[in-house]
Amino acid sequence: MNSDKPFVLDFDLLSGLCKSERVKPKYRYASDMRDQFLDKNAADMAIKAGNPLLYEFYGLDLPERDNVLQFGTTKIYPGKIGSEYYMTKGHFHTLLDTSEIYYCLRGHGIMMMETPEGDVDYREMLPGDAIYVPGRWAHRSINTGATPFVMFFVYRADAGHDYGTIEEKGFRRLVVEKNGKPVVTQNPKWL
Ligand code: S6P
Ligand code: ZN
Repeated sequence: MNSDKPFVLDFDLLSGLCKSERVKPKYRYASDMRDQFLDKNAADMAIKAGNPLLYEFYGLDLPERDNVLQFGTTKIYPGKIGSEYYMTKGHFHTLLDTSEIYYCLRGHGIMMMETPEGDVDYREMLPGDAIYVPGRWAHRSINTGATPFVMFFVYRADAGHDYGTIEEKGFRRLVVEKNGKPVVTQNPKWL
């Protein structure tokens, strides 16, 4: 597509969906996320019981250049694997210094973040909240609500995604349900 001409896209506030063929969907099912959850038995049970779709995200087919901004939406469905809420895989940007902005359109969740040095931060996200995720901070979106959690994102198109570091041990903190409420706990793999 020609990225040098202005264009308008219409993202639905409730579903996060954009009807344009320029927006390419990606889907992650329980089987794609098995090793990200602490409770592997619960993940295996969910996979056997129908392998639910945990989240989908849509971005544009734009050139991965430093002068281009990539944008789109992420939609995380409500649910849990064991006591952990459905969440995105999470990543550092390959160009570690590149930042990202998320704007919550719908639902209720947490943006979990950490740096390679071990600084941790997490922020509750509600409709109307915009979060600035600075460069160097890995980020994961977690749906702690009962409805889809939908966010709009923007980042430098050549930022790239480093999933490997997070895949090894996960984030330093987990978000689990205790007595019906989300609680942030220490990931035992980091103890
Ligand atoms: C990309 C941006 C989002 C995520 C999406 C899915 O930099 O942060 O588009 O890709 O939320 O998360 P993940 O961790 O599976 O890529
Ligand atoms: Zn990102």
